[in-house]
Amino acid sequence: TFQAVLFDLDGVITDTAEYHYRAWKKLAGELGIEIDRSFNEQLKGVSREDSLKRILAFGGKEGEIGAEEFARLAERKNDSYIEMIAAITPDDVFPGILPLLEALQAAGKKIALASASKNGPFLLEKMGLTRFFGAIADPGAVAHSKPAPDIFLAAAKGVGTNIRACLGIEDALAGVQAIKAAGALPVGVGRAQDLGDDIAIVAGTAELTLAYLEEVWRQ
Ligand code: B16
Ligand code: MG
Repeated sequence: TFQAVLFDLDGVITDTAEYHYRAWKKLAGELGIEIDRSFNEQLKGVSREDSLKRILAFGGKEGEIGAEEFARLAERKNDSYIEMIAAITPDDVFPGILPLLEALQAAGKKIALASASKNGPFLLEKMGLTRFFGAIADPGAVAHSKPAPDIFLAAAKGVGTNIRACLGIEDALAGVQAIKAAGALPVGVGRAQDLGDDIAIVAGTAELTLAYLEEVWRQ
């Protein structure tokens, strides 16, 4: 059976994927670039800097923005994102996640965070979930962001588990690709049209039970 579960955060543990979207949409709008939810699928799981690059390229503005302004824009997005997540509490944890963490812990499975977000530790604290996590991989310390495998490899290493004995849970295509590249087994949260029809997918986190994960592992 599997020995560890590597969790994505935004869009898997809580609805911060929505806040990332709103914060990017606001910033893009201020630059005269309109983004919608379908474009946003390309931003999910992607680092702050790479997300901004994609938005500027989408708006045909990548040539107009110098390094300093780029850094300012990324910071401005993060400021509005931090304002949005300030009010997050344990009540905002997605359905099924707390019982899943408790069941995994009781079963002796290792639990690690493999989020691209630099706000991950802050969010886990706000949701009261830090105590479940044996490791929080540092997205600032990995060479390549999702879809590269680095953050999932770092998370598995953090809990001392062979990556091939790990499940990874993701809501983003870039994240699913990262899990596959790392050599762990992916479980998607969302829709096959966004994440691919070759992996186990649940429509919502309430379906993520220990029994379900064991079944996915056996198949
Ligand atoms: P930050 P995940 C990712 O988190 C988000 O999906 C993505 O939208 C965001 O740009 C990225 O974190 C960086 O986040 O700006 O807070 O450092 O899905 O990997 O948990
Ligand atoms: Mg995510």
